[in-house]
Amino acid sequence: MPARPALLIPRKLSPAVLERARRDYDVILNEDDHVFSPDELVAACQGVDAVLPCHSERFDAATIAALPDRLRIIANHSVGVDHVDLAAAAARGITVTNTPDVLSDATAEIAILCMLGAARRGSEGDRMVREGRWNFWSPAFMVGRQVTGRRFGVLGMGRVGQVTAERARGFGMEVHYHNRTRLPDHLEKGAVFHDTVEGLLQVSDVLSLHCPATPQTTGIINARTIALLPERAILVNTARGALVDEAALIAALASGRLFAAGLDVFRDEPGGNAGLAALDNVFLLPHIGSATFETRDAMGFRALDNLDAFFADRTPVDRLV
Ligand code: 8YV
Repeated sequence: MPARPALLIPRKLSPAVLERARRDYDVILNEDDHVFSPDELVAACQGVDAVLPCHSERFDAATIAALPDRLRIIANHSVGVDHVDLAAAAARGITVTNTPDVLSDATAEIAILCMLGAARRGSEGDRMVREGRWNFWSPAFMVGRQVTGRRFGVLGMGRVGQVTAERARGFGMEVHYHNRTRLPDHLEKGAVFHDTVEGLLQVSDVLSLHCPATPQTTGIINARTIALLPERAILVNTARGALVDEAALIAALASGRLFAAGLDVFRDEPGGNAGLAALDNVFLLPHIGSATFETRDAMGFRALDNLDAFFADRTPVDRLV
């Protein structure tokens, strides 16, 4: 193992994370913080032992095949790893890690913001006041849906799902969930388990997505599954845009079949979806679920912990491959 491994950091991480990285590694930075093209990514990986990417760097099979033999570990600064072809990395003997746990609180906060912003018409109201168009008030004005006491459905009861459920309980919401495996009592905390996605959707006044994007979950929210939700339900997505068929979502929002949606993630990022942006009943954020000062530090430190373990010949705690 090199005494000071060469580490590529393709995006601008927090100052504290960079300081620690520079203390222990020969750091190569992408100074202007642009997203590397696939060719630039492969070129930047030449001559490094490790890379610490975000979800914005795609390590698909072709990119992984073109990586130099010297590169031994992809230590992601993200919990989601759908941007990395894990099978291709495994085939080349490249270790892959992620950063679970440390972003659960921040992401749950954004999920609740999305829920409330959607239910109480946050975007519409904000724009009206900001643009000087607020010239009328009435008890019949800007009436939204109250979430207190409603059923909160969690699709994917992992760490972020569990924290979000806990926050929803604070609003007196009744938590329902679907997960590949049922949680033990101390984690379930009285939430109602549904052994099918369909069963969960039928009772979700608010449905919040917290599962990873995989071939099995891509497009899991589509015209058929939206039709299972209660009338005027609310969809919240802080996980991955790929989970949702956005054309079907637009149709359901435009017709009023869904009351509203609160979305932090989109199929196309950065950018989003112009069709969704054209609707009043959508509360939109630009993928900032984990974007707090505290969590950015914690994610970077966790990724560095994984690198430190790897280069000390220990198994990183968050090793996926
Ligand atoms: C991050 C995320 O903003 O962790 C994830 O999977 O999508 C977000 O928390 C991003 O990946 C930062 O690197």
